[in-house]
Amino acid sequence: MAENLKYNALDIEKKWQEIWAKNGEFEPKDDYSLPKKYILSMFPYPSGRIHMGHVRNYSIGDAIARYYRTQGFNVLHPIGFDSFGMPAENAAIKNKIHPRIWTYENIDYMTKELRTLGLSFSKRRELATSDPIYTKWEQSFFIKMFKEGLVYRKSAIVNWCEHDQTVLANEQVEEGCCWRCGNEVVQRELPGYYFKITQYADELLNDLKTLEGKWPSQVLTMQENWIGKSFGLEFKFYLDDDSKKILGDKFDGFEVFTTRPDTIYGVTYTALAPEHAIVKALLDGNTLDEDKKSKIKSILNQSPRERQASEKDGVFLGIYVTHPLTNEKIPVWVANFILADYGSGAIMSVPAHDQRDFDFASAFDLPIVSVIKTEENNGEIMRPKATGDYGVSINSPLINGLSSEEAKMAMIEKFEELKLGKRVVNFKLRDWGISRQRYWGAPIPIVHCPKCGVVAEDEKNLPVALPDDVEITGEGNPLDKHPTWKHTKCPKCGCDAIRETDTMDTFVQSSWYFARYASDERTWNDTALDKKGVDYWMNVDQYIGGIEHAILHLLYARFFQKVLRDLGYMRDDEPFKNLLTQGMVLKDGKKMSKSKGNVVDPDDIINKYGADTARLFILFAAPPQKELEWNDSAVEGAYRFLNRLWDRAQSIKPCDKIPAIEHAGLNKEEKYARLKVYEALAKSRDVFTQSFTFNTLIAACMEALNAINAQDNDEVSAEGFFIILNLLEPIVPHIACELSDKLFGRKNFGEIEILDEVFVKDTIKLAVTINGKKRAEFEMSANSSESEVLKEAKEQTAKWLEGKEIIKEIYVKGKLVNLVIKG
Ligand code: ANZ
Ligand code: ZN
Repeated sequence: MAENLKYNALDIEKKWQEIWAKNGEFEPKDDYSLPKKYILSMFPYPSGRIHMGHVRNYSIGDAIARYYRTQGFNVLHPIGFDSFGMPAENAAIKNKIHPRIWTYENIDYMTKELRTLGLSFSKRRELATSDPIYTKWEQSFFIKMFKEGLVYRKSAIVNWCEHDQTVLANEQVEEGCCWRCGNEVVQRELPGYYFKITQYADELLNDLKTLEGKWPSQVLTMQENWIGKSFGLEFKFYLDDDSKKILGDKFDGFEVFTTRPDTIYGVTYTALAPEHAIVKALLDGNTLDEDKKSKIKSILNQSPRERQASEKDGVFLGIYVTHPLTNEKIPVWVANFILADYGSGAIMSVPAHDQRDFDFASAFDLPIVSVIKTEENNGEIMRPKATGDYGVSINSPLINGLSSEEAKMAMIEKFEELKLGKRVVNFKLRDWGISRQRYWGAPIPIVHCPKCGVVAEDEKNLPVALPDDVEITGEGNPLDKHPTWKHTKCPKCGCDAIRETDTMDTFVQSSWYFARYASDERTWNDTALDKKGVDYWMNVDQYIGGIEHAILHLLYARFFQKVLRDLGYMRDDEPFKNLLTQGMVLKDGKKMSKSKGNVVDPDDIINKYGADTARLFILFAAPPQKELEWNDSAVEGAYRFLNRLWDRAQSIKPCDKIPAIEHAGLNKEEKYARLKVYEALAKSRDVFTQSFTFNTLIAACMEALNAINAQDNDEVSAEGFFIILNLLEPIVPHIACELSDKLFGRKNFGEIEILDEVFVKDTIKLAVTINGKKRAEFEMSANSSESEVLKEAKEQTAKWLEGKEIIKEIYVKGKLVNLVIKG
């Protein structure tokens, strides 16, 4: 190679990006008999620019994809844009630019930025979810789901973001605030469309087990809790005669749900959600005084979050029910901690054993009766903490002495036998509300016909495309205000009808994009999903993305996978076989973000040092699952390492195969260099396929380079370089391709054998014990004779031997010297 050539990252990177693109090196192969790997990093929203979080996400995915290619796999590694959604409309309002133009300009710009990172994405499978063809197939899924009863329309209390002027799904409300803008969410009654995700609740829960060890356990737990399955008894409390008179014949009682039927003898009051129909009836009647009515109304005006944050509060409703087992008269209250949409919106209260019931009873001086004996409470009432523990039933005639589990089952059986109630399973999961009152989304393909009602659009009319000529003001839905767009014909009867003007939640698009990528792009116009391609490529072998999607996207995508499976499009039960959640990129201890003003622009780093330095730094600074603290001097360090690699390569002798080396004939430094090189190689499989601790592999390569530099055997150096360049290629592909092309004609390490001889140590470690006590440890050449070993052992333990007589010397070969002394 030419002497003294300086490392010029930008030229090399441009050159290799062109070569890769020209050769189509990253396109998936048509040969479906090859072993495959589908490596996917979550696709970006086209916000305008790439940020360091993207660089991290894509560097990780790219390293894995490139590794599998070197190992002979057919690799699918696609990219696209999640390009519908609010920010485009907000930009339209602010900058008077059409959402479509804003979106596609951003896509162009970000695609160029991504290209400068040297990511090995398939070009042919690029997509944007706002493309009309994507909308077409999504609407087709919607229609099929509608016909299967997996989509339905209802009017319900929904989460409404005043700032974004739209409805949000439960999953999109984070601690009472909008996931996108952070403003407090309010409740509103609105009609909308719902995906019946609850129909899959059990399967979504059970299949989490198949992901154990493959997804972060934290994500699995979050999903499990979100789905929130619980099993218990539902039964009816009947109103007593006086209360029935108050309520008229509309009500004779109400259902409650309990997971602890074993505590039923401890019930001292019952409580209803303020939204409960009985409460409504009493608010309309005249038995409650104005004070009570206004208190109930003020609770009704609070959001669930406000209620949760307040003290336990409520009022006695002046009515009673009869305890089903004791016939006691039990008062009925309304309470601010009862959720209207869980169970039946009413509970039996057991203050001795439920903390919320206890706090409420304490606030209003209601009786407390203990019905469980545990080691902790010895059967007494505990204050101020209720005991929800399992123990043994007391004060409970039918179940005294039974364990809580036995008592629970016994009570359920008893209630079923008496036809007073039944066993039920309840889920916290709610159906997914997908209606958004915004323009920049996929129109819901429904027509409202005065004769036929809610009718699905005919598939042959798809896509129901967005009109371009809209006025976007931020107030009201632009589709609703458009003068002509919504007027159409009913697909069933042909009469004048009105289009639905809501669009779909953007999370619908991200729920199936991975399957679309798996479809051969040559079929994209003709089918939603190409069965052959999808059956071959799905599911995703390795998915990489942020933990913020632990529930949202990752739950919706799992649901959609199952729906598409049931509609006959796909085979797998789960979309993502393995999941890696990457940590955040921080600067000065805080998340890098525009609002905090601590952003480092990836473009600046790439222009100054090159993409390889950016990638190397990102993968070296921390294991991918951990937070990564930005560090300018570590970026410099990464750059210096690449320079060292480059400079040393200039004196490597080119060759076309790994030189055969006689290991035994090498000197100590040469052997050590080979050891370090092969140690790095031996590590690589686990790093690229399991642990993803790229930092440890990079460190091993750095050590190996140092060891190569500490000897001067040309063959050892060439072999070392061949291996190191292959190991580094997935991480710093440009410099690795450039050097390995010059030196070896770009061969890859799929072909490299891990040689055992290199790991044979030529020293042994020996322990010395004196009268059975370990006193020293030392290393010696493996060829040393017994007398040499004993001599060294005595020197190492001289201070214990001084003035003592050795009566026995035992050498356990290769392991131990035992000296026995007198006195
Ligand atoms: C009596 C009882 C005694 C209860 C006890 C718990 C412990 P999970 O596990 O989350 O399903 N509950 C039922 N419906 C409710 C609603 N709409 N709003 C608020 N709380 C409600 O919780 C089920 C338990 O939460 C039920 O079991 C009920 O209180 C309460 F020692 O009944 B339990
Ligand atoms: Zn009609």
